[in-house]
Amino acid sequence: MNDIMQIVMNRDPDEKEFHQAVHEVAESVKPVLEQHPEYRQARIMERIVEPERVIMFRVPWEDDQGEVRVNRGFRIEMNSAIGPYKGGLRFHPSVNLSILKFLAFEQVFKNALTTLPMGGGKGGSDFDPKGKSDAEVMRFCQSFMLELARHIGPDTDVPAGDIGVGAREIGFLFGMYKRIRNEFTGVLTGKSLGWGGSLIRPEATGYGAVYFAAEMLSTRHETLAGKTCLVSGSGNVAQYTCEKLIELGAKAVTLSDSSGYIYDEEGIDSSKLDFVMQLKNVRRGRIREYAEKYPQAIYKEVSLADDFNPLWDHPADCAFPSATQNEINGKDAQNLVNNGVYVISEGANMPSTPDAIDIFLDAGILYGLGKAANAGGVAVSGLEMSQNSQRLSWSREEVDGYLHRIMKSIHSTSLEAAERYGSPGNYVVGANCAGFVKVANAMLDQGLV
Ligand code: NDP
Ligand code: 2IT
Repeated sequence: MNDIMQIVMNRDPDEKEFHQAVHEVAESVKPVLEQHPEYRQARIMERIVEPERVIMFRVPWEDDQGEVRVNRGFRIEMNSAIGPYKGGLRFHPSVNLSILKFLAFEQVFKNALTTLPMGGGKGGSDFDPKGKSDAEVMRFCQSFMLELARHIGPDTDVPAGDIGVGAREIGFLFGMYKRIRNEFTGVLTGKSLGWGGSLIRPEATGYGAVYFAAEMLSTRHETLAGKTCLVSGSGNVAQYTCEKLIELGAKAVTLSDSSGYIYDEEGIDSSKLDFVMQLKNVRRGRIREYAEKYPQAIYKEVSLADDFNPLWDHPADCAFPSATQNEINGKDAQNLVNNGVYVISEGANMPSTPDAIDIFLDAGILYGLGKAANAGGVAVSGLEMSQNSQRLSWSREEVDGYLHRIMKSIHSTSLEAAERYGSPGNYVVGANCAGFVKVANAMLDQGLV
């Protein structure tokens, strides 16, 4: 284990998010490696931390003033042992190799947990869609795809959305791919419904995170009805987390963006959520406007650089971090536990720092890590791929039924693996071990490739 961290840190000393993600998995899978000398002999760990391929490219585009702009594009093809590379694209100014490698690494194990045949990948750009016109976003997406198209394909690598990449961006990217290749295939998921998208894909990550929370609660013979919930973010994942919470009779009281957060003690009901969806998806405004529209809510400015985030310092039962990595630090975790929160279901990828995770595990609360809890999004992406291959579309009920069953199966698989590898009730150990074993076995079967 120390050896693997040494290798990873010596090779890429500056990739701290990637180190964080590898460290968590390496710690979790120690008992697997002890029981399986064949994995050690085949150097599975050493191979699994090295991407199969990393693609980096220049993305030149012209803004509305006719100025030339240059961004950097990436695709990390991490592991294809159990299927074509699969994972989202993130457009955000913070994007760099470390962040995308951590996301691609997590994706490998997450995808394995879904039971669907998908390898792991991730990509994106340091392009910031905020404040750009639709025409600028289109020109950027077209230039990005002009290069990416050489590397992807429906049986090779199938990107989707993530932060900053939603239905609009997927549309522009798909249009350009189709034009370059002269083929209409399922090369991207998260497509709109009228041209190959799947029902429930927009909802899937948020709904899935809520289904996962419900499964965790069921181990204590409880349900979400009547529970007060803290939700961060106000994008795709946060919105559909709120929608499902409302449907199940829970009360979401917070939402945020990168400028600040709102706290609405009365709860965010469906008409308030409609307002948020309009605000964020159509007007592309800021969450501050929620408190202007609903004056009983409070708005507070927050920065990720602050000591702690006051969003996590309200009395509640459950928390659904749905914004970004490392948004819950040790102090936030302590605040959550002190406020009575005993269910954490991570819609975001790696939102809790290692300190925070230790606090949750020590407190014995129900802690559902992102790899397990937010796998519903990529799971329904996998179902979108199946529908595209069949050239059929399934009903809302069918897809939601699959999603619900997949989230239940991820929950039970994680619990069983946690038990088998000596940490009963620990979803971190369980999910990492179960995902790892599936990928490791496929790698053993396929030889040294
Ligand atoms: P969106 O772009 O739709 O929304 C992101 C939200 O998070 C926005 O409210 C954004 O605020 C906020 N946010 C982003 N970066 C930061 C930051 N550095 N500090 C504070 N707030 C920030 O993205 P998604 O909802 O799709 O993604 C949210 C999380 O869920 C990510 O971690 C993503 O990797 C993960 N995820 C997404 C899946 C999907 O299917 N979309 C699947 C599985 C996981 P602002 O508008 O100010 O930027
Ligand atoms: O982190 C994730 O799982 C996603 N952004 C979704 C990936 C996908 O291919 O749907």
